[in-house]
Amino acid sequence: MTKRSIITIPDPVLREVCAPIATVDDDIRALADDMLETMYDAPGIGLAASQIGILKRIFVLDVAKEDAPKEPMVFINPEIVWSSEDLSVYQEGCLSIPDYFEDVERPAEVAVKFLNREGNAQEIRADGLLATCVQHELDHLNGKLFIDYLSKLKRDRVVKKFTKQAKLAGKL
Ligand code: GNR
Ligand code: NI
Repeated sequence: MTKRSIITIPDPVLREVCAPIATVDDDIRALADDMLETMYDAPGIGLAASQIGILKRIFVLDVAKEDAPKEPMVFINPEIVWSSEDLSVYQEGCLSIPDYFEDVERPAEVAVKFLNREGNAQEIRADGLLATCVQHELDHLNGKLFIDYLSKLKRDRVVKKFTKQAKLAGKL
């Protein structure tokens, strides 16, 4: 397993749409393991492949409580097949936008269809933090970030701050 580095805004890679995975093979399982290691190390509760510069439709997450046993989950080619009318608000953060948190409103419950790490089709119903996290990660695979749900004023402000930082670090 290898820890990968996490890409931050305003890197345009984060705006790319990821491509479906044709076959779930050992390379994909190794990628999932690297993503889990990177996520736990960060630490975060989710990570999408585009956040480490891989433009494939896969994300990992673990929303287990800190004192509980780990519950790593791998979602390949995920699709939301149902969303509740009910909405809920969570304060979201993103490893690609470090130390920035804002409330985001999303469907409270979703049903998500995906391939698991064995390549078998699976469908789960998610609510609470898991529902929010699944939607946040699926957005990443479509080049969308949680700041896209905020006012233009807030979004522009945070993008500007990270752009300035990247320039100072010689990354732009
Ligand atoms: O670690 C993370 N925490 C989090 C909190 C609330 C809503 C979504 C998330 S996902 C985030 C990790 C991340 O950036 N995944 O893409
Ligand atoms: Ni994120």
